Amino acid sequence: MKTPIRVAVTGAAGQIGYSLLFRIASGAMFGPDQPVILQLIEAPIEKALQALGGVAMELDDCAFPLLKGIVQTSDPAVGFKEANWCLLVGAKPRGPGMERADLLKDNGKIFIGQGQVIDAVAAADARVCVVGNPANTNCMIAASQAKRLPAERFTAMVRLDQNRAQTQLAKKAGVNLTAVKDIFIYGNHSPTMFPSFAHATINGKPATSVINDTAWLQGPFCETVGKRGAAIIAARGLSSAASAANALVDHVRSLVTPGAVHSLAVKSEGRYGFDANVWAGMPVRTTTPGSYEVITSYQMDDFAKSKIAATNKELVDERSFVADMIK
Ligand code: NAX
Repeated sequence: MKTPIRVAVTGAAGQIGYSLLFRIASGAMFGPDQPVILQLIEAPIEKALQALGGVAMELDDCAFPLLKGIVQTSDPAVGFKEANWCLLVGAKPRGPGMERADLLKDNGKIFIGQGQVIDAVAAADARVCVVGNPANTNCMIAASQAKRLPAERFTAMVRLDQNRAQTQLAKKAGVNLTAVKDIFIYGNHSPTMFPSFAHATINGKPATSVINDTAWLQGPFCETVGKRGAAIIAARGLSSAASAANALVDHVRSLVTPGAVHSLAVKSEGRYGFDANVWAGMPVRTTTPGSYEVITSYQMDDFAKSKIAATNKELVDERSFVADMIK
């Protein structure tokens, strides 16, 4: 039996948490032979902590053989202690009449604190994945607090957008989902994101030749993927939760699987025309479990360059709103 790994999850009593924790405990994220200890962190709010107690009871009631312990806390120093994986799902939602700048600042404060504590108390091999929105900028803020953990350990999730794009291409082409490969998300997890269809393949052929409808690819396809979150809120009255949790399972599973190619939001370092100091979605290949290299070989056409410029501008603007929070 392998040694259990410690997985810290913030926002554990929230919607995404309720779909996510059971998948982690069942082995879907780290594999069927990897025991886990869940370190569940909630906001210091009585109702949230009470709900967390209920979620922990349900985890117990699943009798998952791989689940070796559950920590429940509102203290990040306890929750992130010796964590190998820190999944930052909790965030403050946008309230009525709230400006985007205020949302960025309010969440920024949470991610400053969490970044500092993770850097101080998490395991030496800790990896951090940010889901709470605005995910890219929150990730940048958390990473900026770290002195011990390198910036490449901090990634934000754009996998839900990748999964959405893959499904839309498969449906349009009338093929099985698994026939669609190499569809990657560039930029921000927001409607400005760019699902780069020009490099995707369907049954090994360029997606652009199989679908052969540039107007659809540049228009409705990009729009459907970019606005899918809003469409789900309109239909369900609540934001995506099960699909977001599933995407985080995929994000981490790909990140621990050498050879996997997938989209992560990472420190750009100036690649693909992104500002060097923003966290932007781009294609990566996992090298060793938890580590990756950015795939830099894709050439961008004028349409792709204009889409990347727009999502980069949004990331740079977000960065300027929180400039005083970045170390
Ligand atoms: P919920 O509001 O259901 O749950 C959030 C939970 O976080 C709450 O239980 C709250 O008490 C907790 N929380 C707030 N501040 C905290 C803190 N400082 N420490 C610990 N816990 C804290 O939201 P949910 O639907 O679960 O969504 C969570 C986040 O994911 C939101 O920011 C949401 O916008 C974001 N999303 C990101 C996606 C992505 O692809 N990157 C997609 C799905 C989702 O919209």
